[in-house]
Amino acid sequence: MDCQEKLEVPVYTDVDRETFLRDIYPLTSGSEARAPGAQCARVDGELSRAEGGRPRGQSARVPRAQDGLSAQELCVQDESYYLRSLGEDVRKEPADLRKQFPELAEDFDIPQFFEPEQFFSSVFRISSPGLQLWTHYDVMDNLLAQVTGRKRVVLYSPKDALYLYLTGDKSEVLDIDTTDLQRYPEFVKASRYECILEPGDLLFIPALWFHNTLALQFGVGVNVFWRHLPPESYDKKDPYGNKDPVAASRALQSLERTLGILEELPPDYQDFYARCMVLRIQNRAYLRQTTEASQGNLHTT
Ligand SMILES: O=C(O)CCC(=O)C(=O)O
Repeated sequence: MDCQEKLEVPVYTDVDRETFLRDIYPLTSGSEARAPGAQCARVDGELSRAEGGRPRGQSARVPRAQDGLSAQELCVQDESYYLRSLGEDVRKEPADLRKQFPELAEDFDIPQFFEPEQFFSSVFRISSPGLQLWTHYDVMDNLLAQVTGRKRVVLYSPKDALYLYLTGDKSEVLDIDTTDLQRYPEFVKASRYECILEPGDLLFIPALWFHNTLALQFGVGVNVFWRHLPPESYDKKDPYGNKDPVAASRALQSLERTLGILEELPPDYQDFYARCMVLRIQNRAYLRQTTEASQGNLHTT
């Protein structure tokens, strides 16, 4: 996507908890200075062990992964694989590496950047080369650890949500590299953060930041989600950590009702009052955009 502004993901090395909280993580909730960050981290793991692990209670299985095949043999041409681990009760329980893959969990050193009670889930992921995950956001902070293989990650600021043609938590723009701009003309206005994760890298994906992943090689990774809002803000029936906070869902439902009421008016009145409402929403609810950072465009290195 040549027309989009391109931004580097800031890279940090030897990050400890203090550095993470001071330099990478916003110190206050709702801070305008959020940006994703990649860093080298203490991530350990080998593909052979990942394949040999005995998943308990997995509903997403890769059958050939259990036959001791190599990564190359596992990935037959024209077939794509994606494993995303789930909890024991897939509808209620978030994934936890320590419960579903206890042997692998011993090898994986989860960085203690957050308080233990903020922990939500740790998700084991395997992807075949070329596998691309559509652009979406999650509602929790997320550390994505690349254990083996290389992965490209493209990120967009929540402030660019208007340009991403959203349906729920996903962008309708599936091809983010050679996008059909006749169909999605606003997409060029989104600023594109891009980085390549190498084995051992850890990417901090703040809540609400859009991300799109492309496995450049067969890859194994783990990501860990943390809650940073008060616990009651989150939907209790959300094992994936991607349901909107309770108040956001209520606001969206109420907007649907409001739009239904507007339909009682003739089209030109609907248009006028919809514009007035947009203005009121902007004035009341947008963060003030006083600095470049507030637009989500950080150039920190
Ligand atoms: O690593 C991937 O393939 C997807 C990661 C992802 O979507 C996430 O961490 O939320």
